[in-house]
Amino acid sequence: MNTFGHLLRVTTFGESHGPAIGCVVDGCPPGIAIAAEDFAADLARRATGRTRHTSARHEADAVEILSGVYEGRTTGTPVALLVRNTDARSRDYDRIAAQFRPGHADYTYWHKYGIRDPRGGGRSSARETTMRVAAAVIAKKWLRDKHGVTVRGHMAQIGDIVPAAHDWSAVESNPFFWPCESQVPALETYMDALRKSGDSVGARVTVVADGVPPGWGEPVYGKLDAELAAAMMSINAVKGVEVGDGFASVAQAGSVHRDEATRAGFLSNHAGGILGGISSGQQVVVSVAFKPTSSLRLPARGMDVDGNEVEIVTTGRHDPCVGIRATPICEAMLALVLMDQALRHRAQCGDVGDVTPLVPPQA
Ligand code: EPS
Repeated sequence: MNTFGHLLRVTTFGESHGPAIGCVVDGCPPGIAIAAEDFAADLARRATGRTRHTSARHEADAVEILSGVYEGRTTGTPVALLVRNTDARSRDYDRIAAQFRPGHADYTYWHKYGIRDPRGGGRSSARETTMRVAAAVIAKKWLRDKHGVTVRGHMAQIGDIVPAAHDWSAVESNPFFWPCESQVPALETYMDALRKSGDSVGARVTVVADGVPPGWGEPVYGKLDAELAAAMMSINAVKGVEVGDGFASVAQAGSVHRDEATRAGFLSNHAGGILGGISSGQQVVVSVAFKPTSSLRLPARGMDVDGNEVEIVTTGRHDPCVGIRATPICEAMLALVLMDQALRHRAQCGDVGDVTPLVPPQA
């Protein structure tokens, strides 16, 4: 399956070292203003080769709009987007083409399909996430313009380092999407040492949506949190997803976890903005765990396709922490799920309206 969403359906295609990667966004409402330049900022936030802390592969990531946009506006027909691969170095993969990197999808792709494209990991590459981010540029724009909903995110942990403070204004001014500026030099030192050691590390990313009205989400099989979890889990390298307090809820008393409310609004947000699978009107909060990159130059014991035990060494250009580039990817999945749910809400319940305003009207 390479398609997700219900009314807003996104299909991505392409391999890391193929000629191009792309997506088709179907179900886009007509009239959304969109131009090729609109994709540049978010694609650059996600891209490799922009700082020394990510893979050195340098892709231009220029988006070509192939269909669905006329005179700068979506027409309601499928929007097809294409990004050409321009800096693939497939010889890096010759040595491991018949081997399974420990901890990598090489092993499972091979056993599932009996054939795999080893160049750059094929479709199991982080390269695949490019088109999610591109598709979500449209969703972010629609959410903002139509509903005043904004989606943003930050790194919430690298290895065992956690932010000492939280300042949104710091997030976009360092290579880690880190919300505490004073820790950035220490993170640079940490990442430099990690890269030199040849090892990798995991990370946690937190994304939030502000301005989501109450009511988005389907109550049983299409719960907003269920679809967010599935969307985040579909990102390569994700091993965990939490909504609101997530696993910390296990140790909480009900009297603590429940979010009390007054006429002025809720007094806390342990639920992460979702109750019964439906948005509550609070900030939607999702936290995502990324595993450490499995492509390492440190030798490891492994297997080859013929069943021989071999020593595996991965050379080439790899991210020591794939989570460093994951903030825009998680934002993208949040935006795409929210837009899909908003369209579904509009279809069934668009006439329900604001049944109980929490904030009293201004005198
Ligand atoms: C990746 C390995 C590197 C990264 C790539 C993801 O590519 P390569 O081995 O082809 O040099 O640069 O990420 C991207 C190119 C991207 O745009 O995200 C991997 O093994 O997943």
